[in-house]
Parts: sequence; C-alpha cells; structure tokens
Amino acid sequence: MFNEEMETLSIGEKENLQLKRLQQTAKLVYENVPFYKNKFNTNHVEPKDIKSLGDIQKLPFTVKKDLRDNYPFGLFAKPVGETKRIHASSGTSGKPTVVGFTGNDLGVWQEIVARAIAACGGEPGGILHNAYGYGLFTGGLGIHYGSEKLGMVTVPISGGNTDRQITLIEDFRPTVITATPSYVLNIIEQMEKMGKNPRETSLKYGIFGAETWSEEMRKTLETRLGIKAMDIYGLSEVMGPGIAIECKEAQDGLHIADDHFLVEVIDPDTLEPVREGEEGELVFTSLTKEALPIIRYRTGDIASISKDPCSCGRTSIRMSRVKGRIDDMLIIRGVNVFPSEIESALLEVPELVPHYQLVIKNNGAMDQVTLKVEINDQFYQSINENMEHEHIRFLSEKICKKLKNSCLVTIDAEFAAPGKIHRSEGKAIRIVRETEVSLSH
Ligand code: DLL
Repeated sequence: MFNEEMETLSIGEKENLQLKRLQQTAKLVYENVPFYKNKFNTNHVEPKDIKSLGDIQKLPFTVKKDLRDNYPFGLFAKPVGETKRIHASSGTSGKPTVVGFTGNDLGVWQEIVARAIAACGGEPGGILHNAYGYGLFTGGLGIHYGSEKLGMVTVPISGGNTDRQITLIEDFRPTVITATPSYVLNIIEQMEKMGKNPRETSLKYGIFGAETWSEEMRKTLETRLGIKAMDIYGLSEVMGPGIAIECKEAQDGLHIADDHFLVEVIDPDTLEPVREGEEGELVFTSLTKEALPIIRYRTGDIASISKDPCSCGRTSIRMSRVKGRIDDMLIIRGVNVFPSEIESALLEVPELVPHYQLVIKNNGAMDQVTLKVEINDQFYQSINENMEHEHIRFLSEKICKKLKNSCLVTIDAEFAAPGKIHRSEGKAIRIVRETEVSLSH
C-alpha cells in the first residue's frame, strides 16, 4: 500500500540511496534545463563532481524568482507535453510559480501523502474529509490522491461552505479531517454557533498545515474538536503537501520524506549551513522528480532539523514546526518576532479567540505593528457589547504585558467584536498593510 520499508531504512542505506538519486538529479537538470546548466557552469561544477552528499554544497541555490523568471515551463526537465499535471501558486505579486508533474512524479506524491496520512492514523476503509482547497493549490488534489492510494474513502469537499461541511461530517462520519488549522477553527466555531458539540463528531485525527500554527493552537484544536492534530508540511515548488509529516505516536517534529527530498538548513544571510538543531532557512533538493527537479530550493521557511531517532521507529530526519517565513518576520524596535510567537501568547488569554491580524503601519527598518484580535462572546456580553468599556482597557494592558514578557516587544492591541475579523477558508492572512485591514462591519 505504502512504502513502510523506506520509512525505516538504516541511515547508511538511506544515504546511499540519496547519493545515487542526487547524482541522477544533477545529471538530469544539467542535461535538460539550460537555466541549471548555466548556473552549474558559473559555479564551475558538473554532475560528475557530486561524489558525496556533502558535495551538494557545490550546487547553486534556486529561489522563487528563478521560477517566475522562467515562467511558465522554463525550468521543466521534460517537454510540457510529457507531463501529466500542472499546479501553480498565486503568490502575492506578479506571475504565479508554475510546477509540473509526470505520471511518475504523481505516483511518488501519492505515495508520500499515503505514508503521511497513515502516520497520522488514517486507515484503509476509513473516511477522510478533505477541506483543503481543490484547484491549482496543491493541498486539495495532493491530499486527495494520497488518501485514495492509502485506501481511504475520500470526501473532496474543498474549502468553504462551512454549514455543508458540518452536515457531511455528521452524516458521513469521517475519522480524519484535513484542512488549514485556521479553517478548522472556523468549522469548530460554526458548529458551536449551531448548538452542536464539536467534541462529539466521529473525527479522531486532524492533519493540518499549509500555514504557520503554534503548539498552543494545536492544543486548542485538539481540545475543542476532541481529536489528535498533526502537522503536515510541504510546498508546491518542491512537490506539495507530504514533504514532511508528524507521526501520531510522538507528535514531536515532522518526518521528512528524505528518500525523495534532501534537506539542508542554512543561515539565510551567509547561506552557510547551520549546526544540527539550530534554526535556519529550510532548503530542499528533489531526488526523484522528473518534470520539475529542483536543486537547493530556498523555501523562506524557518525551522531546525534533528537526526535523533523517533519513538515511532521511522528513521527519517525530522524538522521542527515551521516558526514562520522569513518575509513574515517583524522587526519591532530591534527585536525579531514571528506571528506564531504572538499567536502562542494570545492563546493563553481566556478573553480572546485566536482570530488575529498584525497590521503593519510602517514597513521600514523597523515595523510599527498593531495587533487586531477578537474577543470572545462571553467577554463581549460581560461588557454589554460596549467596546469602550473600561474592561477593554484592562485587557489591552494585560495583553501588552503578556507580549512584552513572552516576545520582548511592545505591541498595541486593538479589539474586534466576535466574528468581526475575516475568517479564512484556506490559508489565513495574518499580516496586512494598514490599507488592507479586513475587519468586516
Ligand atoms: O501549502 C502545500 C500544503 C498543502 C502543505 C496542504 C500542507 C498542507 P504552497 O501553497 O506552495 O504549498 O505554500 C507553501 O506554505 O513554504 C510554508 O511557508 C507554508 N506551509 C506549508 N505547510 C506548512 C506548515 C502548500 N505545516 C508554503 N507549517 C511553505 C507552516 C507551512 N507553514
């Protein structure tokens, strides 16, 4: 069904396999992608120079801009007619980044997602409710085919239409739900509004990712939905969901599918590797991809890796939860803060619900940031729906102190009444320019 053997290879066997595949990949791109041939030549490296895994450092990095500059198919190693499917990510500006898959690539992707779902408790014959968006985004279809490969009955509900999601969860009785963590929170709240108890559904496991979320958010979702929640990581440029997955046994770091992807962690400023366990930017090289093999792709995601064995028995390298994207790091009076750190602090304040946005007023060397966060219903009633109430001021002081203690920054907090902060149906938007604040009135 899925390749358990690969998940428990000894380190030596794994490294032999990785080296062989790395050499093949280097040859594939050198011979078929002019962009890489030029870059290899500039670095004075040829595929035959890759004699050990450490030699990967001789190879050039790839960044998102390289995909954009070669839009749409310029980095493909196969004629587009020989591929089977195309996905794309919209990005914030300019052209989307386009990625392609051969039949073999799709097979590998299915397998790693099937492995991932199995690691989280999914079983053949069980029902999986897939609320990741279908379409060019890799979340929906990526999970879909992996789930089918595992033998799960797959409900392709996609994101949105929350009331219908709730009806189908009640009627079909799935055991696994897959969605962004922010959208799951949205579903939970809607259930509660409808007078239902989210803990009473048939759901047992959640597989959440595609956006940064904190350990505290995990606890919140697990408690409110009565499930075990696991983190799934991936990105379209490297493949899609399933590059790494937490196991339900340990819930402690994400197992990287390192038979298919080689990971490095670098200092984003010096581009030098950091020591094992230290945080840095994740960099991935695909080892088996055919349509769009990718060399040393700088993800922009901050995490660390560990080679320590996991209690579940898998031997793969594990990565930590992603702390955030380098682009999303705020520098507030000289202190670096990620939205996920602010989220962790907010979740400890009982008057709040974790719907928040960080509004950047001035994006120069120093960010001026205002936190917009929603208060919960109970608190809203206790202040008679009066947002000028003096308890709001007390709450503001309390949050300021909390953020000062836990994140070492001073951030002004503004409050929104329940339901007033934009709800996501996919990836939540946590950082907004002042002109883009999405408070609905
Ligand atoms: O988000 C693929 C995916 C779909 C992953 C469904 C997991 C579940 P992209 O749209 O290309 O692909 O966005 C990739 O999303 O570089 C990270 O910044 C972020 N991201 C993905 N998974 C996680 C996660 C999909 N578990 C970008 N934790 C990545 C934190 C994540 N950030």
